[in-house]
Amino acid sequence: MASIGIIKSYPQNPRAAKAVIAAAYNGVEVNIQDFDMTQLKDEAFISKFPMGKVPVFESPEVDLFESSAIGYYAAAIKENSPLVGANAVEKALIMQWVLFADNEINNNVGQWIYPLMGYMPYMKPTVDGAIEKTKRAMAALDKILLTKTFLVGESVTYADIALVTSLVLPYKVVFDKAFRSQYKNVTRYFNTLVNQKHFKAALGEITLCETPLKYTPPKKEKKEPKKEAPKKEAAKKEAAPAEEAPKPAPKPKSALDLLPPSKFVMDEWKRMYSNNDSDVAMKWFWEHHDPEGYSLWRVDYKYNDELTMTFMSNNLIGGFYARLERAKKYAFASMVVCGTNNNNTISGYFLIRGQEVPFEVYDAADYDSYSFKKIEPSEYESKKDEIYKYFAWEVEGFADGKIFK
Ligand SMILES: N[C@@H](CCC(=O)N[C@@H](CS)C(=O)NCC(=O)O)C(=O)O
Repeated sequence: MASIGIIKSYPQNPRAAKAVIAAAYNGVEVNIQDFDMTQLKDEAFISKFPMGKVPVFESPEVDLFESSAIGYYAAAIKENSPLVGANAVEKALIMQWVLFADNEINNNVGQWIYPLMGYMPYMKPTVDGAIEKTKRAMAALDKILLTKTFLVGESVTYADIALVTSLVLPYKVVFDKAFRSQYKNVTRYFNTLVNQKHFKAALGEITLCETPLKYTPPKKEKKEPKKEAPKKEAAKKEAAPAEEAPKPAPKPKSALDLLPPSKFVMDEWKRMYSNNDSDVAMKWFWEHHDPEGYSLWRVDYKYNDELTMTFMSNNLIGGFYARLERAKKYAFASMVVCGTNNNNTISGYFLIRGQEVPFEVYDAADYDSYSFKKIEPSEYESKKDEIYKYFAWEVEGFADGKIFK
């Protein structure tokens, strides 16, 4: 089959599948080249694709970014391709669905799912809003699909390709049985399309979601309000105007502030680390380290075998750090991703005030996904080299990393 160009992307990206499916319908081929996501910001890539995102498309005729445009190119490449509509009405309808898929489905399911996956910070109102917007789009789609097999005309068009690929991720991870039962027409449509030969070849076998991905809230959010609230309080609440924001709770004082003073000053270390070469910084570190006032912890992600793209693993570290805001004064960490896409690990070292993992750290939502093993002072000598490598990002197989400071 003739190739029309190459797409650079990580494997199994439904956005890239748009072009692969469209090309297959037109009897041509797009080659997918596995892209190392750590190179997104490399000069060579950015100079050609300044957004620094994948998928991108390269061919002698045109270079493209935005997956819907890449897919459209593959759909339109054959003269009179039925994929792009036979007249102005069909072409406009197809455009309508491509925009719907990107704006109403992709954007909203992204805002719903990415925070649950740790790629974006979790903010409940944003996620709840995205769920509602997704439901609104699904309800509209369900009405329209009541009487239709395909979105435009009587056969597959680029509208179906754009829409179905935008639904792949949510059908896999959040649209569980209960959700699907509310949108039976969309589910029937989705199941029909993903089982078409060219869709299946590009998307693989799709397993519909059984247990939806959920956010694990930090312990503090789980706490129930005291049941026996005095009547006066309840009455006050009723009288208050609906929009009145609850008064912020007074800042809790950390138990760590009550520890005996230490000669090791965390802020000084962080400055030292940021402004000096590793050799200088680490020399300073061991000269000033106070094993009574601070402890060192080897930290490993518990679910390394579930990690996929290295950039996503690094986002997980970012998500963990984002929930450690209250530990800033008391902790420093270097966590790294080692390995390659679909074969990587997250590990690192934490330096923490005191001798235990404090509330400020164990209260973070993702804490349970990591094992914390204390390095006893008697082990320092044998671990010095490893700690150096972690702090200096010289660990074997290093792919990416993040510093908590
Ligand atoms: N609207 C774009 C979105 C592309 C996009 O967000 N790509 C993600 C991977 S699926 C990416 O490259 N993210 C890296 C980053 O945001 O730095 C498209 O459909 O092509």
